[in-house]
Amino acid sequence: MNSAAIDKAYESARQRYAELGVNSDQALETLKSISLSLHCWQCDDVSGFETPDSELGGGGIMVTGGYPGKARNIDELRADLEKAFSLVPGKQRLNLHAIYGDFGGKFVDRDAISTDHFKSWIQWCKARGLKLDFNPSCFSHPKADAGFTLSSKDESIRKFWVEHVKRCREIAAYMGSELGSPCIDNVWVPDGSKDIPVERTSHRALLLKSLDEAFEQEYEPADMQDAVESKLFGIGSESYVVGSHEFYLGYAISRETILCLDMGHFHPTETIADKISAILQFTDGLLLHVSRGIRWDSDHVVILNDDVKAVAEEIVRSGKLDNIYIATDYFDASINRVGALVIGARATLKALLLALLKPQKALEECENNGNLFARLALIDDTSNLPFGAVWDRFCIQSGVPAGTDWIQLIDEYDQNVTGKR
Ligand code: RNT
Ligand code: ZN
Repeated sequence: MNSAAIDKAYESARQRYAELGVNSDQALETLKSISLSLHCWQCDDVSGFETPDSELGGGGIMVTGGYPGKARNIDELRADLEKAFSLVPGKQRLNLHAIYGDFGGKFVDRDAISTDHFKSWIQWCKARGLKLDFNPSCFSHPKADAGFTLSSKDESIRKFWVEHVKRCREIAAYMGSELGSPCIDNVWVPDGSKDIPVERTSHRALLLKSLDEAFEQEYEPADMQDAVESKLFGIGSESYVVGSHEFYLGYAISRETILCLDMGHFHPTETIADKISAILQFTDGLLLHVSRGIRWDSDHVVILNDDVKAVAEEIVRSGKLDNIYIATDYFDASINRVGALVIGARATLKALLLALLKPQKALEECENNGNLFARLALIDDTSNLPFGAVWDRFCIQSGVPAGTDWIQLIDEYDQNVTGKR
């Protein structure tokens, strides 16, 4: 896209927004200060590098599609991530799972992973000015096959996963201290059952006990912070999920951890937007997994839909941008995977920009004056504002293609790199 044309369009957009009391320069500055944590697992279908043929197995999550070009090793994944980061404006973070360690061709079990296995990632991130977030991987493992990990009634299995989570926290703290930014370590476990359990309490008591054991070691908040992620149901855990929303809400408030809300982990008609202002009354931190639920799948590629817009508006309106961590989380193997990652990341940033450009003061005035007609009219009319011109400006300022120019670059990458795998 022609940059003089973008400048011109931006100047006129700036005036339009100013008429409604919105400072678009300020919105861009704020947007630049927000970092999304981009998930590494979109590029290889949540396979990881434990063995050459590692694959996502069970755990209530599933990737569908057979598009060619999945990243098969650490070098391919890094190349894909590099490509993705080059097409996402702003300064983003990288979110790794424990199964993505640099294991050097040796099998290292989950209770034996250490900071050594993540040193090359830290180097890679340092060289690119990226910060890291982390996740224990409590799935795709024989000790997860029975459906319960941290809440297993088999003590040796439960202990195994507690050890894994402990090691992940140590790794997260190391990442955070090396990179000078708190690493958010998010615990999600698939534990649950396909059919109706006759006793729900024991597993929840065990999950509570395991988390308390795993979180016993304290780390500097400047290095790492714990988050816990709930879910309503998964594939194979339709009737019961141990780590439900109520469970983790109670856990996060009582143990002062961050609560993670995944947009795809609630009833299909329930959105997380309304939960943000409620939960922030009681917790200091929220982690949001930006995803798109479609029927029973919680992990479609994010696009700029009403749900994402509403969540972004609530993030911005909360005034707590520093306490809300935003991470992408979806997996689609039916289209170019790198392109999929970029679509979702750009969509999330667009939603945040749209939210930052809302004439919030004018809207609140209508609401406080009881002029609800004007409030609704203003909400609807703001859809016409030249948001695209501000977005293009953001892309150009970040040195990233504006408009639709990036689509061609993914197609080229598909032809020259992923398509040749
Ligand atoms: C699963 C959760 C979880 C995972 C990743 C791989 O339903 O959303 O966040 O997607 O940890
Ligand atoms: Zn998630």
